[in-house]
Amino acid sequence: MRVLRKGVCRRKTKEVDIYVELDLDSNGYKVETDLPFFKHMLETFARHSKVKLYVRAFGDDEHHTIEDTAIALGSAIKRALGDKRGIVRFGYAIVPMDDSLAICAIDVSGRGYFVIDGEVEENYVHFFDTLCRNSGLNVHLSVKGFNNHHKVESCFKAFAIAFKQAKEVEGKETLSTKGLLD
Ligand SMILES: [Mn+2]
Repeated sequence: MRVLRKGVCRRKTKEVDIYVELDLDSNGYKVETDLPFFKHMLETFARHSKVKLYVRAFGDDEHHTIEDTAIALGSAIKRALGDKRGIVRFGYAIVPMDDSLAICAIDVSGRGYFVIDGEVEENYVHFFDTLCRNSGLNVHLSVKGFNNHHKVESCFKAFAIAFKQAKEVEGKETLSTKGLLD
């Protein structure tokens, strides 16, 4: 029987109330938040990674909402990936958007680590770093360009497309000489 690769995370603090539902093997999205650009980026991630994502994210401050959504989404990704048996593990993407170009490489290693080369808005550097540390993804992003919207959006698209490849199941074996991705 096929393993359900779903993850749910609720994170309620004095600063935020976040709820994330993720299904790695289904499609569609709904994002409820009062931050329009962040909503646009989460929808971009879901659309291009071809996952099913529901996010409800509200908080007292933009930084808190983005940070804690990254914690909740990262936790949901970690849960959904489970023991990572049979996954492709690596993913790569190069995405242009007008003036901007983003390059992303992912290793679903279980060792959360984020590296960025290029300048993007601090909240989004923090988003990806927090997402990596909570999901166990190793993500390298490189971005150039001059329009801030395009730079961040090309990063989300490249991340999504690389993640779409990496999270796919192609066999039964764990792709590691250790026999474990953790
Ligand atoms: Mn846009």
